[in-house]
Amino acid sequence: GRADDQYNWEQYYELEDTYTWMIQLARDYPHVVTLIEGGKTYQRRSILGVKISKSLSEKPGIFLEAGIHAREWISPAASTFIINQLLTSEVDSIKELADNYNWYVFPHANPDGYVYTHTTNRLWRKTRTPYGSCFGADPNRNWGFHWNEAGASDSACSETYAGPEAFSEIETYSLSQYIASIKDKIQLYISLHSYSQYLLYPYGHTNELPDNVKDFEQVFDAAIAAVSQRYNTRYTGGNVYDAIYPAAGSSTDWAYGTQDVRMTFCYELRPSSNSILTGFRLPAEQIIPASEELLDSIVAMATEVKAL
Ligand code: ING
Ligand code: ZN
Repeated sequence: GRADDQYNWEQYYELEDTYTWMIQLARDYPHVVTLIEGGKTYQRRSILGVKISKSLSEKPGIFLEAGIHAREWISPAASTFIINQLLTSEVDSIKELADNYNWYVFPHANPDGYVYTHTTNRLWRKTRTPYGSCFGADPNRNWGFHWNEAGASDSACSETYAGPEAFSEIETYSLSQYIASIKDKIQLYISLHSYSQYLLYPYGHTNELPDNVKDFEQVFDAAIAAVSQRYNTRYTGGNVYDAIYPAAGSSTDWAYGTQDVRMTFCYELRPSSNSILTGFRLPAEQIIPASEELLDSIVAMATEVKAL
């Protein structure tokens, strides 16, 4: 962004701009915002997050993971929009979200990949670990739960390369360690991707449904209804395997399947699947509306989860 400008949601930012903004937030809100580290990347960058906690009392946590796929730029942008709203909104429902939950937000789960989309290849998806003559594993096929059993590739040159083993990528390994350290505090895990306007829940490795599928459906229905309220944006979805395609080794399946996080969802944000013209290049003018409707949906989700 332009150096003389305030950080805003009318443009996409480079990694360093967002990290600088997050570091400043921790200074501006010293009793509320804490910097957290989800580990390091292959190229030794930090996976930086913020914990937002308005009081020291025990509260359920919402974990928001964004940017695991490098080219899906709306995902980190929407996550920082939400951070900002939690800290500044005067709207009652958002103030309640900020007051009643501890928030763990990682805008960039794949920093090396994101930097690469700015410097070299806008459509890069994976990490940047070298594997022979190709680079990167798919960080949403690399988690250690039914790893590489479906919808992932053994070829290092593939966009969905599962990696040589589960958690081969330092990014997924170290973020998983962080998550494991707070797992008992997480009530709801949300992963942000784009695009196609889907809301997804486990599993990706099988068409078997999670044992609490009724709860997932109930929360899903409320979230889908809320996302369309503001701008009439239509989302569909369901369990990953049936709603989109087989895909084993995702963060959300791992958090659900191994960490006892009972509610894990993935949003595939704007644009819709038939909008092949923009796809991963969602125009920056849509960052705010896409993020507003997402936050509407998360408000509804939290309300529904609380009532389960
Ligand atoms: N879609 C996700 C992907 O990793 C997904 C879909 C979500 C799969 C959750 C598994 C679990 O392929 C995109 N666009 O990345
Ligand atoms: Zn993705």
